[in-house]
Amino acid sequence: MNYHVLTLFPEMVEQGLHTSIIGRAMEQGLLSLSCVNIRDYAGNKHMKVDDYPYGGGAGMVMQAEPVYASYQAVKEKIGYAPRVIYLTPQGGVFNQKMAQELAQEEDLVFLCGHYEGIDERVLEEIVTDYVSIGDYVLTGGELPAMVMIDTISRLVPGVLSNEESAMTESFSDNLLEYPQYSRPAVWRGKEVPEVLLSGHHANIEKWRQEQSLKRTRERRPDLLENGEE
Ligand code: 6GU
Repeated sequence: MNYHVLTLFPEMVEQGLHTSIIGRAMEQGLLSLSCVNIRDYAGNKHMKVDDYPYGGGAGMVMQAEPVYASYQAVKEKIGYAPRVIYLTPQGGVFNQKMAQELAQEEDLVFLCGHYEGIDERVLEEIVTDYVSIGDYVLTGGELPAMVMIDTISRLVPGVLSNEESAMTESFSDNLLEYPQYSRPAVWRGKEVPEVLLSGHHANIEKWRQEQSLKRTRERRPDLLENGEE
C-alpha cells in the first residue's frame, strides 16, 4: 500500500506515522508514505496557496490550482488516477468496513484541507471519496488522514505479526472486545475472574463471548442493530 498525503503540514504526518507498528511496516517495505507539500505547487514567488472567499465571510479558502498540481504530480508518478480521499466533517463517517475496502487499493491519496476549506471546483475534479472521522470539528485533515492510515495499514497483509492479528478484535464481528487480565492474580484486593484461571478452554471462550455481548449492550447498544441476544 502506497499512501500519498497532500498537505500544508507534511512534517506532522511524517512524524506521526513513522513510529510503532506502522513505522516497522514502512521499514519492511509493506507500506510507503509520501507527503506532498501543497505549498511547493503554489506557482508564485510568495508561495501563497489561499485567498479570500468569493461572496465574503470569515477565513481563507485554499486555492484550486496548487491542490490540482500536487494531485497531478502524484498521478503522473504512479501512472494512473488513484482514489482521492478528501478529509472533511461533511463526509461519510469512517468505519472498519470502509477501511477494509480501502485496504484493497494499491495507492491512496489523502487530501488535507485547512482554513475554511478548499475551492469546490478542484474537489469536483479530483475527489472520489469524502470522509469524516466523527461528528466534531478539527482544525485540519492531517489527524483524520493519520487515523485512516493507521486503521487501513493494520489490514494490509504482513503488517501485523501473527500474534497481533490473531487477537480477537472489536468491530470485526460488530462486538466490543472482552476484558483482559494479566498478573498478578490479585491486585489491590481485586481478583481475576476465576474462569480465566481454570484452564477450561471451552468455559473461557463462553465467558469471553458473554462479556463481549454484555459490554456491547452496555457501552455501544447501537452496534446490536438487530437485537440479536
Ligand atoms: Cl475529516 N476534518 C476536519 N477538519 N474535522 C473533522 C474531520 C475531518 N472529521 C471529523 N472532524
